[in-house]
Amino acid sequence: MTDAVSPRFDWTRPEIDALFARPLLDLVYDAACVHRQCFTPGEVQLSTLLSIKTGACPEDCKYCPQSGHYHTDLVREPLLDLETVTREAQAAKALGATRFCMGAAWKNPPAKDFPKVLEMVQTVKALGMESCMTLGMLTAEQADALAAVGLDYYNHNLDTSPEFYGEIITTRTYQDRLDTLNAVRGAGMKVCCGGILGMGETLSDRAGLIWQLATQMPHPESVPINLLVAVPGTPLDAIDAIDPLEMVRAVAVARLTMPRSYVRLSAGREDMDEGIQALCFMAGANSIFYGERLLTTDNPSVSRDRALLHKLGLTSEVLAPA
Ligand code: SAM
Ligand code: DTB
Ligand code: SF4
Repeated sequence: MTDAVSPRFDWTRPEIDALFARPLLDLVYDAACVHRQCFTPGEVQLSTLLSIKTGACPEDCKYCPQSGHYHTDLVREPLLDLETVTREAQAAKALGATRFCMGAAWKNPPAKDFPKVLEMVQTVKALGMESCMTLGMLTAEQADALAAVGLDYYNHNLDTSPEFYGEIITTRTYQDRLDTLNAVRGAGMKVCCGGILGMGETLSDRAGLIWQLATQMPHPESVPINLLVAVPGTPLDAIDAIDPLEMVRAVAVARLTMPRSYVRLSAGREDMDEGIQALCFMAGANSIFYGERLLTTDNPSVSRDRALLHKLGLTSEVLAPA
């Protein structure tokens, strides 16, 4: 690992469009070279998710089973208690996860629940794990309070390009999202910010998303690339699935434009075969969600993921080398 690649923040939109238009294997080759200069090749970071408050969200994100606007089979759940969160974090640590990510279906965290959320962060930190939360929009005061109890990462996705965003979400704006990201940065936390492929966006929208991310200074330290999990009852349920090779392309462009960021192969791995996932790792993905649940939908089992990592000769900070 040499870390010889200096991140750039002045990417132009035509440059990103041009990267997306390159022959896929040339792109993967270059991304793999950059990856190897910036990270220990073959090392994959493992994050485990827990939904700490499920469903009945007032936002109308068309992809999301947790939105109260749609009728899915989801069972709503109020905020989990601290004991449950502690138990789940301990279990994730025992399985080899190094980061514990807690997600709540809120537009923003309600004042009455906020002290409990702060306790959850402290509990996860006490276990020696990295902590991440995704709770919706934050005020600067809330971001400061999360930072003060030691929250490492805040996840808040831009999801897609500014141009396509309005087709997917109408209850908050792109600027609202950028404002929360600024509050997170202002509080000194690391940013986890990415998006979703497969919502009916064009290639140009994917370039628009990466452009937004890659021109942030500093880059988000963690960039989740999700493949839509089409959930019955959501407006995007019947949308045509995209070619999974498009995930490889997006991962490669993320790696090339944000060389020192962790790029996470996120939701949707249940619909990606081992070959596609292997190509994504080759193209610079170096983090996954690990554990049989994402927030409310299925993720590959721990044993399947361990077998895959072993087969590909990949390791994590905790799991023994293959
Ligand atoms: N409510 C908070 C928010 O939206 O910021 C936090 C939780 S939300 C579920 C976190 C992210 O999960 C979303 O921004 C979206 O990118 C991703 N996500 C949600 N549903 C998804 C789905 N069906 N397929 C892929 N990604 C999804
Ligand atoms: C992210 O980008 N993906 C995760 C995490 N950040 C919070 C969430 C994926 C959710 C997939 C649908 C579900 O399980 O509800
Ligand atoms: Fe609510 Fe987040 Fe789902 Fe949007 S993505 S509906 S904000 S839980």
